Amino acid sequence: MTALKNDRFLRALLKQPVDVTPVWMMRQAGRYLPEYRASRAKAGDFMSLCMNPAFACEVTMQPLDRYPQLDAAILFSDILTIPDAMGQGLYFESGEGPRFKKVVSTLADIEALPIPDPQKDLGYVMDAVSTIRRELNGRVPLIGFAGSPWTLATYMVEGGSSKDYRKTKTMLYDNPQALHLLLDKLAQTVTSYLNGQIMAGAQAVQIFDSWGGSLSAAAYQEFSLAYMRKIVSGLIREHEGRKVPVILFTKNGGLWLESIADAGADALGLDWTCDIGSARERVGSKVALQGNMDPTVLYAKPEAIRAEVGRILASYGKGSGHVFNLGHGITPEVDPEHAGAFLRAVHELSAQYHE
Ligand code: 1CP
Repeated sequence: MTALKNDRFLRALLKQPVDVTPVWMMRQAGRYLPEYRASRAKAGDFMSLCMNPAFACEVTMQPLDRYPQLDAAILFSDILTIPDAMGQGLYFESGEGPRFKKVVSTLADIEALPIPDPQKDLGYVMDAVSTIRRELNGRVPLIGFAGSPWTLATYMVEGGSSKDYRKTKTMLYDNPQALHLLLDKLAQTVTSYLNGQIMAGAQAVQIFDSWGGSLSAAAYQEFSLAYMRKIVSGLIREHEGRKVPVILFTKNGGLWLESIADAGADALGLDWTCDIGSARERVGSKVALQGNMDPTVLYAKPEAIRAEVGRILASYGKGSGHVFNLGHGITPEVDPEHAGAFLRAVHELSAQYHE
């Protein structure tokens, strides 16, 4: 394998010294880019982009080609490939979110769910990872990812996106054994899926617990964090002679950072509701931090974006252990020029915080 030409993202996740703060954006390949919209039109729909390794590679590279400041690539795929491989029948209605042909409602439904084999049932994702690694040729590291068991369970039980997770939470309180069985099957699947991505060439992995923050403090521990801890303990942590850092991102998990920092990962993703400087004090030297600019700041003028980047860098302060990112995904309405201004500001303004 080619040596990495830019490894500051991996170094920052391990709190090793860097020249400037590394940066990438959640959902960096997506609808705000006209080149992405063109590829999606060519592929026909979103799932065809994900399932064809050449298309997945093409759209992964688009933000990197447009923005030389990006310090990491992220596999183009979706967290919902796992429920699809479990037989739920994922589809996207145009202009709407994800939907499933089958929903999971009863213990019997959960008992009948197969545990997918990553090579056989999700081979298209493994192929996308190795294709992207080849195309990157050492430019920047490649991030693999999966959804957390809790977040995946919400889609499987609701049958799609949800505002209040009514069915999943009813199951949590009425039938906790059933939900635990589902979460356990998902944790096993996510572990082997992420290990498959690592073996195929992913150099860091992120677990997206997008909806963990909707739980009570007690339910979060039992139904989300416990399963992420289990996954982390089963992951391959070194490959190709390098550490493979693990990032846990619970959106709206700011109240629980101390316990998330104890789950065994290398880094925590932060949304914009927490102050990154206070978060750093709370987690101490245990983990690195990734985040945390409000993605809506990208609607504002470049000067305002730059000021907000400066404020977050100053709040984190001197030294390594910070990967700059948005607090959640970039939205389709953002002007690509503003994303560029954001990325340039991170590198320009952060040099002063590193020796
Ligand atoms: O083209 C389109 O209209 C599809 C939009 C889209 C895109 C670009 C979807 C459907 N997924 C993706 C790609 C995607 N999804 C990536 C690609 C890599 C990158 O970051 O560039 C990643 C990491 C995801 C992960 C994902 N999918 C999450 C976790 C991250 C997060 O944003 O919280 C979640 C919750 C999903 C489900 C999903 N898939 C797609 C949509 C629109 C959604 C969210 C629906 C909802 O809000 O419930």
